[in-house]
Amino acid sequence: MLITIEGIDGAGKSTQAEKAFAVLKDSFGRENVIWTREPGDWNGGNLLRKLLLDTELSHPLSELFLFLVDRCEHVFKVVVPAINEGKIVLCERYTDSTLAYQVWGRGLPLERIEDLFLWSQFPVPDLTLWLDVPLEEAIQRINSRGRLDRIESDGLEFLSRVRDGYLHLRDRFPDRIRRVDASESVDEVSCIIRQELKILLKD
Ligand code: T5A
Repeated sequence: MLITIEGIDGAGKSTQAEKAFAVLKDSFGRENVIWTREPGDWNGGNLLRKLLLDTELSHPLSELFLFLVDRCEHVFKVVVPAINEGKIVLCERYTDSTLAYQVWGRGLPLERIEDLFLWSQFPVPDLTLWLDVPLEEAIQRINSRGRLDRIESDGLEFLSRVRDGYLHLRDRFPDRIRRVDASESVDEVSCIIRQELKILLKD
C-alpha cells in the first residue's frame, strides 16, 4: 500500500504526515508502517536534496533528471522493499510533484515525463492526499518559517502554475487523488485525512 501526500510548498504536508503516521501506527503497528519523503530520504539522498534545493541549476532538465535520480534510488531502496514486505508506505511528495512542478511549473512535456515514470516502473500510489491551500496562505506559512529554498523562491506565479497542475491531476485521476482543504486548522485537516485513510484501509 502506497499513500502519498502532495501539495504546494507550505501546504502542511509534513505536519499532516506526522499525524497520519501516528494514526497508521496505532491501527497497524509501528513495524508495519513507514513514513518517508522526497527528495532525499534514502541512504545518501541528503547530498541530492541539498543539490536540488540549494544550488542554482541553469536548465529545467537538470532539475528533472536530479529528481528522477533521487526517485529511482528512493523507490528501489526504500519504497518497493517496504511494499514487498507488506508495509504501508506514507510518502511526502512523489510522482505528482514532478508533474505539478516540472510540467506545469517549468513547462516540460507531460507525455515524456509520464513515459519515464512508466519505463522506471515507479509504483502508482493507492491514494494521494492533495493538501490544497490558497497561495497567499502557503506563502505566509513559508515566510513565517524563515529562509526560502531555491524552489520556494520562484514566487507566487510559479506556485500558482503548480497548483493548477495539481488541479488538473486531480481531475484526471479522481479515484486516486483526494483534495483536502488544507486551509483549515491543523486538527480539522487531520480529521479529514483520518476519514480518507479509514475509507481506503477498510477495503
Ligand atoms: N519538488 C519535489 C519538485 O519540484 N519536483 C519533485 O519531483 C519533488 C519530489 C521539496 C521541493 O522540491 C520540489 C517541491 C519543493 O519545492 P520540501 O522542503 O521537501 O521541498 O517540500 P516543501 O513543500 O517545501 O515542504 P514544506 O516544509 O515547505 O511544506 P509542508 O511540508 O507542506 O508544510 P509544513 O507542514 O512544514 O508546514 C509549513 C508551516 O505551516 C504551518 C506549520 O506549522 C509550518 O510552520 N502549518 C499550518 N499553519 C496553520 N494551519 C495549518 N493547517 C497548518 N499546517 C501547517
